[in-house]
Amino acid sequence: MIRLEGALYPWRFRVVLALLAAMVGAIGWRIVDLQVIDQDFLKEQGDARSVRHIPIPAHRGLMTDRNGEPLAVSTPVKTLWANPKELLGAKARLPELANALDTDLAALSKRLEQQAEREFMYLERGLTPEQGEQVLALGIPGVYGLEEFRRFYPAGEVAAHVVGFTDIDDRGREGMELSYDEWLAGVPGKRQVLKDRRGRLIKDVQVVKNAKAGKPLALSIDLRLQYLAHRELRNALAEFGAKAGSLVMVDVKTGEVLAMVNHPTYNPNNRSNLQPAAMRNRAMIDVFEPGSTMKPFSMSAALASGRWQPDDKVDVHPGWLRIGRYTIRDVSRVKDGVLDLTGILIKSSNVGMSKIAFDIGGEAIYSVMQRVGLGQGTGLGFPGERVGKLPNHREWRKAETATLSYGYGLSVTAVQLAHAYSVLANDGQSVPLSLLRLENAPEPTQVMSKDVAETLQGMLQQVVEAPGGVYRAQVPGYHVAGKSGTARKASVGSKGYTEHAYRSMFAGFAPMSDPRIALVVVIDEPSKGGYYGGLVSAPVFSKVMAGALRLMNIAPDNLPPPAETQTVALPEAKGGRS
Ligand code: 59J
Repeated sequence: MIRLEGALYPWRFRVVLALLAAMVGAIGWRIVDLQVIDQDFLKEQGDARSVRHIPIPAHRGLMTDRNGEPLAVSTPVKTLWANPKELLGAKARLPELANALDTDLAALSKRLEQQAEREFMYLERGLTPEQGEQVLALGIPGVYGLEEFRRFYPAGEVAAHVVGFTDIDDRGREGMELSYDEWLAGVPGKRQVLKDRRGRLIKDVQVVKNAKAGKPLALSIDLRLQYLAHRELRNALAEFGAKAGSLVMVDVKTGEVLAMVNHPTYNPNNRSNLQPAAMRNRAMIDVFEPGSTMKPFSMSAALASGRWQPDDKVDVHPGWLRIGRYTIRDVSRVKDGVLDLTGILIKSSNVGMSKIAFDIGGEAIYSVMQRVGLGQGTGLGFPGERVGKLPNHREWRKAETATLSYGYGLSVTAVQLAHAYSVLANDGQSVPLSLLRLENAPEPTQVMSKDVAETLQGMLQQVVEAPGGVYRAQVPGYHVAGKSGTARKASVGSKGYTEHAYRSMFAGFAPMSDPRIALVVVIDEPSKGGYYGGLVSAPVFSKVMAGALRLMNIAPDNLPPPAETQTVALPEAKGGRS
């Protein structure tokens, strides 16, 4: 049958055979052509289409002050990058590019040559979108753009130490930008794209993962108070030729830090020639001997012991006291040589304080200082924060007891000092500090009896208001309380204290009818016009406290009685008693 059919259509069979052979031949030729003769074609086609993943930058959360004023803002920027291989192929256009980028042509060429084998090199990061588009519009081969975000800090040097900053890759490097990096950062997304060999985007295939924006962060600080504190501290530093300074303001009821400033400071928006000294958030990372600002805490231990009353008398004559090889001295002499406890605080008598300390023992004083948070972490979790040192001794010898009682031999940060004073102000209740705005005040812990705290409030009010007191700390319209301190700085390298380097301090709170704000001012090495805490730091306290009380709408508690002509007759209440 087959033979018969084959015999019937022999030409047909041959045609099919010939056709098949031709087709096989054509395919064979094509294979030889592509693989051997023109092998570059396939390579090119393969390279030309490749799937890539490019990151979608996540928007970093907005950082604000307690009232929503922006402190750190992420703005979209254009980053320009080059494909060196490609760009070097268009060398003639390099001068044009260098000019547009405002860079040195030689330097640009050198960088390109060094990276000649690479496919990616940054040209310029963080340009404004307009600047970026202008360069891209030149259409120079091998020059591409990339969307990124960059942090901008509207409050600049005023809030720099608290806010901190991010690096070029938008990661937190300092301050709250660092401590809350994860919260603020969000998670970058992923986009699948088809790019050609030159890295040019051919097709946006799909978004593999959406970018997750970072969360906003509201700090506890009030930018208005921060500005005020910044200005007053800066002015005082200039007036007294001081090296550095810190100021910390705390809401005593909630523990929120309302202001924290340091000098010197820096502009976080332009960190090109940054001095390390300017970057220090001294209020948290520098420790110092608090000197006489500790006397209220020693006094609190005396009152709590039940052995001392505010009007008990102490003989401070003749203004010094020898303990073995160590002499305790008073700077201000007292006329008849006798002071009550309030007088010891007003005159800031080291001798008087020491005599009380010998009676109650170092342990009692240590215990009060420890309970108000000295030598303890604040829990703020700020990068580089120091804890200081509150020494404990199994046996408290006289020298150690005296030294601690008037504020030496221990070290604290300005933030710890502000917290300690907030406990005095808050009737002995300790509230943990917070650099974040709080919705609800945390549960307080009673660490000092209410009675003792209130007695001390009255004594410290006398320190400011009594004749011979630190009148420069007074605030018109309000009753305030506080304590000055002037401490010789411990000398670096050798044992002992320097003769001509001082730290001037003032710590206090207001208003006395119901204390709301604690404020600490520390000024480092004033060099002209005086150096006493009561002279250098108290006026800063006064001005900043005055502004804060007003801005926070806290009612005055020390207004002069209204003049006759200003009184307005109130309408008589109906049915009321006359
Ligand atoms: C002082 C100290 C150093 C450390 C002394 C200040 C001691 C001490 C060893 C001499 C200036 C000065 C442990 S003074 O703060 O007493 O604030 O308005 O630095 O006493 O024993 O030429 N403060 N300051 N003492 N050391 N060691 C007074 C006082 C204080 C004032 C003024 C005048 C010192 C009233 C300080 C202020 O209360």
